[in-house]
Amino acid sequence: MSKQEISFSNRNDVTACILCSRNCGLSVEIEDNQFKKIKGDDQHPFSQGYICQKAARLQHYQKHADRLTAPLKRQADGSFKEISWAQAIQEIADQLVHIRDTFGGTAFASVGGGGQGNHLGAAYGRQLLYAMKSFYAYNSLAQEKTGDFWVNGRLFGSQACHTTEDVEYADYVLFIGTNPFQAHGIPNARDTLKHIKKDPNRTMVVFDPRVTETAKQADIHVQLKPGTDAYLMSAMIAIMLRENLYDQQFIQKHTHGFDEVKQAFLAIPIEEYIQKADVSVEQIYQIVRDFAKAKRGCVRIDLGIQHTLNTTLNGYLEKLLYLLAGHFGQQGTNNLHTMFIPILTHTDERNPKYRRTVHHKMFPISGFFPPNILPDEILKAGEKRVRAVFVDSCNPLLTYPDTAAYEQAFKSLDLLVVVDVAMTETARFADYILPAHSQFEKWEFTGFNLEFPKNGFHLRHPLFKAQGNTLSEAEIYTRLLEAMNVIPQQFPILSKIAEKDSAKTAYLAYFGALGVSFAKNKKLIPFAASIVYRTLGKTLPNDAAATALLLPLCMQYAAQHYQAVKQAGYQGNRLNLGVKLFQAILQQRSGVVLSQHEYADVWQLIAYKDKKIRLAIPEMFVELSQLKQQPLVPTDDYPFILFAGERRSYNANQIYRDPAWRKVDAEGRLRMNPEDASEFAVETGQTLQCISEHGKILVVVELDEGMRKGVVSLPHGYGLRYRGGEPIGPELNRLTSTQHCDPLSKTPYHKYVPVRLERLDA
Ligand SMILES: Nc1nc2c(c(=O)[nH]1)N[C@H]1C(S)=C(S)[C@@H](COP(=O)(O)OP(=O)(O)OC[C@H]3O[C@@H](n4cnc5c(=O)[nH]c(N)nc54)[C@H](O)[C@@H]3O)O[C@H]1N2
Ligand SMILES: Nc1nc2c(c(=O)[nH]1)N[C@H]1C(S)=C(S)[C@@H](COP(=O)(O)OP(=O)(O)OC[C@H]3O[C@@H](n4cnc5c(=O)[nH]c(N)nc54)[C@H](O)[C@@H]3O)O[C@H]1N2
Ligand code: SF4
Ligand SMILES: [Mo]
Repeated sequence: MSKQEISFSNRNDVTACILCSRNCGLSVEIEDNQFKKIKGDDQHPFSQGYICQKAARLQHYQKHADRLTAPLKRQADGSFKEISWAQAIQEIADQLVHIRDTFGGTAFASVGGGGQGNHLGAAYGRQLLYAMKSFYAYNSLAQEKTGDFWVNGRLFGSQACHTTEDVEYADYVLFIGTNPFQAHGIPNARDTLKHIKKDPNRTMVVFDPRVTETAKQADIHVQLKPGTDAYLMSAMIAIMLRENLYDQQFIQKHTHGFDEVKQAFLAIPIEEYIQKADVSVEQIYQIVRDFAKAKRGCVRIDLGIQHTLNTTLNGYLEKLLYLLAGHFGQQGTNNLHTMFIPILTHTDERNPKYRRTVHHKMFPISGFFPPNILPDEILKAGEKRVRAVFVDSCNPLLTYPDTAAYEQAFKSLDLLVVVDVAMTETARFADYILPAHSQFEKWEFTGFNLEFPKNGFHLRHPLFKAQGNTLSEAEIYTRLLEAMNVIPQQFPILSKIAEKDSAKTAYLAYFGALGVSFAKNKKLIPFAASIVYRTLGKTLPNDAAATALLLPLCMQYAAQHYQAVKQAGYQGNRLNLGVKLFQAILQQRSGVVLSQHEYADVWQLIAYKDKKIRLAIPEMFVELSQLKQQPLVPTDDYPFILFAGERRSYNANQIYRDPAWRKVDAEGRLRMNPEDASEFAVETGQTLQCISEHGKILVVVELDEGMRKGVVSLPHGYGLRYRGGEPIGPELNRLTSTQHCDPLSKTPYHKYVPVRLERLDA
């Protein structure tokens, strides 16, 4: 193993940005244990030097007044007192065991498990669910992406089949409900958009109710009415079918169910549906023809269709658009990608094995339960209710729908534990707060490795000495499991074998011995992460113990994608290729290419045995047929549609707490059309009340010609109470509701919140 030492002195180093799913490589200057300068890392195999303005401010994440430095326990008077780790772990373990043994697994839920940059801890946190005999994993992905995952399960055979889009190579791109200029989500977004814009042979179409920064770069902007995407996309599919624009060869060779799709969509009243979106019928016909005929077309979507009406149906329609056009499995089209870190699993609700929740009878999708139902599962599920919650890397009291409902639910718990780096709004409700090392003080990575045909991975090493009395999540959860007596304190035989074994023998002796231990005691299998951490992990240089679980993942990946891993340049055989990959991951500080596939390999990634896509999804046909009756128009009481959560240049989820990180938009203003504003006689900078059926907040207005009339927008990522003060910017989820959500996936309609605006003197 390499002896590349970790140093904490002044130096130049590399790491990655932790603010969005792109995780761009960073080249950093460190002085006096601080980020002095941050630029893009040219050596990063994917971002290649690219960054946006947000990354330069990362010192505001690393050090601020809300950083936690010691374990805290709530006192009778509501204040927090510092306690030792030993006391915190033992008391929490005792209470967890008591709750489990008295009320059973349904009494425990985990919330969170990794934001945009930290997924290593989740591998350890997940074990607590097994220890509690619970299956309730609530996660932020289940308030945005699970509708999409559910559709993937039906189309491709597994909810772990995840799609990607080759925007960089496409001739014709549809951006539907996404603003990559600000939100990114595609490789080197601003450069990619610029290249498409400059090239006369490539076309970019943006479907967005607002004239966004991305729309400004587009060849065509379709400024549709909010919440009407399902009408528009189903009309587009109907046009493709009626005009025989679909790819017959592709459909015949690679899919089942086309006839059912045809039958369902030929009934769509095309013009009526396009008019519902309030856009040009002629223009939509032209877009469909050009998209279908393009050599390389692809579709990129995000919250604009996932946080609005018909979420799951939208996910289906968007995928049908590219599948029917045959824009799949080639360069410049949509594709599937490999999964190195198994973030998603397949939990098909038709399989009775996946138990449902007590109150809502909700099923998991890709292993996750939706935040929209948790307050009811705590407050309304009677004896079988959720009584203990562990929150990690998540701030549900600000980010989950209906803050008031969450406050009430979390107050009623028998036990709330928060693992975070900062004193968050959620932490203030906790019984115990466990302080974690920051993402730049420990080994860390993200599982957002979403590329195809070349996929990559970036393991980050610690940059700074840990602050205060903090621990890594690997250590926190392993200590808890030990204190709960679900794993022994020591594994003398395994530890001894680990010390002697090495990469030279591909760790055969170690994994052989681990297999024997598991065969003898099957109950230990779910706790493999902590066992490997405590044994093999100890033998890794530079305190990299927490990364040991990557070794079996590398072995699995290399076995599954043997040719593609070799194609990426690793030398090895069936026995040791995974070990070589693991060594490269530990050594190459700017990240690695994991695998290099051929586009045609995409068919191997489909989970159905015959490698064919199932186009027909009966549940979606039902939703499609119900579209006609859907009420759309805002009511007189709430005449505006609020986008509750726009991505802007100075918001980044809840990762930055210190408001000083922002160069602009300190108040997180409400964007509105000037004509709408004139009705209230307000100008930019003036305050209004924004009122929903659920709550009321004050908002500062900003006039924006790019907003459609009747539509207003507030940014995501504000409302934090820095240093325990008043909320800074809008507390969005005081306005949202747990009920206002997609019927199937239960993901919220945050981009379709009916509101009323009032003058303060009204
Ligand atoms: N700067 C910044 N970047 C981020 C984040 C951040 O907090 N700040 N967060 C990250 C995360 S967690 C996510 S999930 C992504 C989200 O990334 P995006 O989804 O791209 O970002 P949003 O601004 O939430 O929404 C995209 C667009 O949807 C449009 N929209 C609203 N309603 C509708 C509709 O009915 N139909 C259509 N077609 N469009 C509609 C909005 O006008 C908006 O421009 O961003 C990531 N990147
Ligand atoms: N109304 C409305 N609500 C929304 C949205 C919206 O558009 N509108 N967007 C939604 C979306 S798409 C998302 S993804 C969610 C995001 O919301 P959340 O899932 O709550 O996630 P983050 O904002 O990423 O918050 C991450 C937390 O992790 C902590 N943290 C940072 N580093 C570490 C670490 O190393 N270890 C630990 N243990 N903790 C750490 C941070 O301090 C922070 O408290 O918000 C959702 N909520
Ligand atoms: S916020 Fe996203 S796009 Fe910007 S530098 Fe960080 S990872 Fe890259
Ligand atoms: Mo998100």
